[in-house]
Amino acid sequence: MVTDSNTLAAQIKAGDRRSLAKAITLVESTRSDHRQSATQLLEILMPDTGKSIRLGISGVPGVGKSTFIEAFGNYLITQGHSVAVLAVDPTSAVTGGSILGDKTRMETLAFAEKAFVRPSPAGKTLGGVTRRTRESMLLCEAAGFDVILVETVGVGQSETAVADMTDMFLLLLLPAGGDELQGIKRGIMELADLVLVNKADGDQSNTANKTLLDYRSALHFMKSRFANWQSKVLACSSIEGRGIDEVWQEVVNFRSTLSEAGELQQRRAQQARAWMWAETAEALVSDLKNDPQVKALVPELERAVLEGTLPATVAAQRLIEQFKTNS
Ligand SMILES: Nc1nc2c(ncn2[C@@H]2O[C@H](COP(=O)(O)OP(=O)(O)OP(=O)(O)O)[C@@H](O)[C@H]2O)c(=O)[nH]1
Ligand SMILES: [Mg+2]
Repeated sequence: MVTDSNTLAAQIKAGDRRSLAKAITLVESTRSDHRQSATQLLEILMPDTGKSIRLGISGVPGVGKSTFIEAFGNYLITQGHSVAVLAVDPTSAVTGGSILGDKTRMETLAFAEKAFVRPSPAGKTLGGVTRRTRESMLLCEAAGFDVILVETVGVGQSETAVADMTDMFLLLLLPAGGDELQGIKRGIMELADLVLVNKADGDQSNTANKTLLDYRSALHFMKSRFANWQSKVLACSSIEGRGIDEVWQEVVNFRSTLSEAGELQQRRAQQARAWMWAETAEALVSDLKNDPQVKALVPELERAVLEGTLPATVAAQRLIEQFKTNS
């Protein structure tokens, strides 16, 4: 399956979807020859990346993320944009499955010519899943997609991971009481650049409106992530397609305001630097774990740590010492 990287890069730049899918499979692979081709490819394509707006989308299960993405994505296509949908799913790291695997709520989008929907890569660690999604994002940009949506379910640390790889973080809420009721932590609220009260339709219209006002006043007292952007709250109905165009208007507004202020570029630069270090740490640990002599030490050290006869720090030190003597 390994095509010459230059050829594959050219096909991706020409917008060939099959080549894009193939390249994503390559970046998702853990085989070392695949990793090598993947990094080669990313290096070639680097000048063609970065031109999209990257949006993170989060919210508790059932809030309507998939339905929203379907409505929003289709709206964007009518506006002449092309949309790539990726996912970071921490549960897939455990089960190997994927929430986005069922593309059922993205029926039209999944088959649209101007859209590309890719489920979350399976992986053992959130770090691994995050890395592959970041790389896939770059590939999608090189293929010409100008809006990238990264979905994550509202559990665990995945929101932070997604907020750290995107320009703007959208949090979907249900029309209901306070954040405690919705199980939303303050830290997650603080990540949100735009809060959307979804399902603002039918019986729930009034509650949605009340939720909107509640969160508007709550956000007023919260610190924004950007000096030039005050987080906003809007209501929408993904099923009826109402409020979707206002969401896009806010995204456009966000991008132009922060680009002019230089904050967006600054944020991306910081993300890239943090990514470099995360990558370094991940690669080092992986090399260490694969070292035969380190491997031989592991069972004994783990047992001692589990039994409480050896401090974890001492065990870690021994593993590192062993690794250093070998390399
Ligand atoms: N009334 C109403 N129902 C909605 C709306 N958006 C989504 N729903 C319904 O809410 C349910 C959950 O929607 P999904 O889009 O699957 O939610 P999700 O956040 O992707 O859920 P997970 O993938 O499980 O995390 C479905 O039955 C949708 O039809 C909306 O705007 N209004
Ligand atoms: Mg979903």
